[in-house]
Amino acid sequence: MKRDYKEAIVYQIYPRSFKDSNNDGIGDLRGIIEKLDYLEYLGVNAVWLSPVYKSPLDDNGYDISDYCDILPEYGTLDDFKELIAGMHKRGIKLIMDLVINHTSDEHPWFLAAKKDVNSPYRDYYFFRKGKKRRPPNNWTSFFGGSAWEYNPETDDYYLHLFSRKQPDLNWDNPRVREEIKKILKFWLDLGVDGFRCDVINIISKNPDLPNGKSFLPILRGKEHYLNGPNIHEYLRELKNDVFAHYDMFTVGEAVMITPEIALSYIEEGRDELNMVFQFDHMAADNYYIKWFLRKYKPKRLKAAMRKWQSALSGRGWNSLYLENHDQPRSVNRFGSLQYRAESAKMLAAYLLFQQGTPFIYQGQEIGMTNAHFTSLSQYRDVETHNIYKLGRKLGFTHKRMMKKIKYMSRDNARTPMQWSGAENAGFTEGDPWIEVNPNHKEINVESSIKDPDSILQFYRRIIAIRKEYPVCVYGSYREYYPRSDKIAVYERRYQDDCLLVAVNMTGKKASFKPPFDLSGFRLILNNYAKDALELLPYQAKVYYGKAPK
Ligand code: TEU
Ligand code: CA
Repeated sequence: MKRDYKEAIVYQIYPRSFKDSNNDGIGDLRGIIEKLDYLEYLGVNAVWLSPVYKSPLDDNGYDISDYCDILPEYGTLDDFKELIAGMHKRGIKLIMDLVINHTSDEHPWFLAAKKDVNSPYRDYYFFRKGKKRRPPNNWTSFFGGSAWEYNPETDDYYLHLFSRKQPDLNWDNPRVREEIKKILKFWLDLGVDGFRCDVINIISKNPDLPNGKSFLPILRGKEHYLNGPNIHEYLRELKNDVFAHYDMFTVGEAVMITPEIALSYIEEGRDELNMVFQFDHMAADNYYIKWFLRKYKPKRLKAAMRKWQSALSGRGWNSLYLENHDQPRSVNRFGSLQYRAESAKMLAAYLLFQQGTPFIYQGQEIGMTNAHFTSLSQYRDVETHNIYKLGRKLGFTHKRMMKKIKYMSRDNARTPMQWSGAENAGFTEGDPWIEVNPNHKEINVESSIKDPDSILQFYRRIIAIRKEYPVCVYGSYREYYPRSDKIAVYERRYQDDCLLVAVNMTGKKASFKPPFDLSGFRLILNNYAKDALELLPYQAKVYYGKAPK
């Protein structure tokens, strides 16, 4: 069934690192306004904007202290209105990041709740008495350590599944749900076209808050909040009372979810959410807990993609991503620095011709790489610092933890966008809040625009093809050679159109035997000048033609 969000091509902006317009070293809304022509040139038709609300920035804005105002460092509501008008003028929709599992501990609701047991905001959160000076249960935080923080003012504890400055909201309280609906309407009435819903599948907790079973201190207690008891009721309430009344779409970040459970949210006809971000393919180089690394294998990435393409086919809609503000750069993980351009282009073709809505993270389109930091003091991310402390407490050496952080820290994706080879990559003329990657001299937008063979131009061609050929959006998905650990080959079919995508996911030549006669097909995309039978290192080829019978 045709729907707007299926034709969206979304560009994620992490505002703090995108473009600084007033040289305080911090990206801002006016900086994004300066770059709207670039987004139009790239060809995207939607933007997912990471949080720009008032926040003490403990988790760079994923800790909100005022949901209906803009962080002054980022600008004003007037700047926001100018931004959204500029986007809409260019046919670009704006999706806001919605962080409603928790607020900041500096939100007025929490400030009132923490100091007075009789506050009307007390049960906006989870305050519970401890047991003999121990937390109320054994749950642990996504960022390491206990999920409870002692509150001396009322001699009890509050729940925070993320940092101690991110207290969880109590969604069982109807007043909380009414507050959230007001916030949604505020932004939708400003013209926002949808929401990316942060960790949306953990907002409903088992009200008894029982102990978790796992003996590992990793997300202990998750069985009591993952896809919790009232989650569907609450999402249906948001949809019926708000979402259904606007032309908008939603993508829910759903941690540790399976396709079957995802369909309980996104199946067409249910539409509690339009699609989800799942994490299976993000485990192609780790043991599902990202700090336990393992050697990347293409067949793991293929298996995760295949699982979701086939499970949702005809029933629900995929989101397609390899990067975001929480993940290291894909060219470091799934590509190659030796074949950086070829492998970045290969990953783009492999990902963006699958069925689903593509999400491109800022810098991915020019093949930006991990940060190359060498000292802990260069990192800004609260998760990185917490995990370092936890790892050292558990006996890991400094060297071992730095190796994990260098590869997996979220700051790898948060170094400033590289606009040019100038100082600070043209991001700012001030002191950047986080160091600029020194390789901006070679990797930047300015040189990519001038180079017809750049990764950027390859992304522009893919985006143009997606817009021109409906088979890219509405086509079925069928994979060939699933067991290969070298090549990935799949076809898309729609009416009598057929697209065949064949990529080499390794740095060595790989043989490729077309699964059907390609003589009537046109080669419409190739990241090499050569079109030999075998696939060159990280080669990507896309053929278009009439579907063979
Ligand atoms: O992330 C949720 C989440 O689970 C992340 O912590 C992610 O799993 C982890 O970093 C490994 O990739 C969302 C936001 O995307 C993240 O930036 C926030 O820190 C977090 O929620 C809390 O709001
Ligand atoms: Ca600024």
